[in-house]
Amino acid sequence: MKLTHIEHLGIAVKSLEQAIPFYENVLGLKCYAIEEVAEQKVKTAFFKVGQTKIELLESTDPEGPVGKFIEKKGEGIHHLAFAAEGLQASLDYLAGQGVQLIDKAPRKGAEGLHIAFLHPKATFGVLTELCEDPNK
Ligand code: CMX
Repeated sequence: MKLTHIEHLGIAVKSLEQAIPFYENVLGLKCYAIEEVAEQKVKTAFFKVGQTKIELLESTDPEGPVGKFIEKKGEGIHHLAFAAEGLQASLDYLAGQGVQLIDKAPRKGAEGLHIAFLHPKATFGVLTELCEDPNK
């Protein structure tokens, strides 16, 4: 299994409209994309710092994963995403290691990436995502 870098950090926010000006006007980052991922019940806003992205996540449904997270824990870091070479092989390897997977096979995420989540109970409390760009 080979992780190459931190692809992005996901941050749960109540409102993109309120959070984006902080990232742009105070931190000086540029929001380069806003995308709704209906399957995940979120609207996302992306920023780049070096080769790492920051993904702000606003829930579109209180029963979605981010809506439930904010209700329980409040706003804050929601997940850590690694770029993985060979996503399906990585998931098969992790399953073989007894790691609890949320996704046994990749699904489509924002920006056309293939993504899969590992359960936070199996990763010391950090919801962990693996991503692969199918065009690379
Ligand atoms: N980080 C750490 N722990 C988390 C968590 C998170 N982001 N989300 C939930 N948990 C914990 C909860 O605190 C809870 O712990 P306790 O049992 O100790 O109270 C436990 O996991 C179960 O949480 P829950 O609120 O009952 O929620 P579910 O079990 O229904 O779902 C999870 C939890 C992680 C399986 C679900 O959120 C999931 O499938 N996440 C993956 C998809 C996702 O997060 N999508 C949004 C981002 C998409 C994108 O980046 O495009």
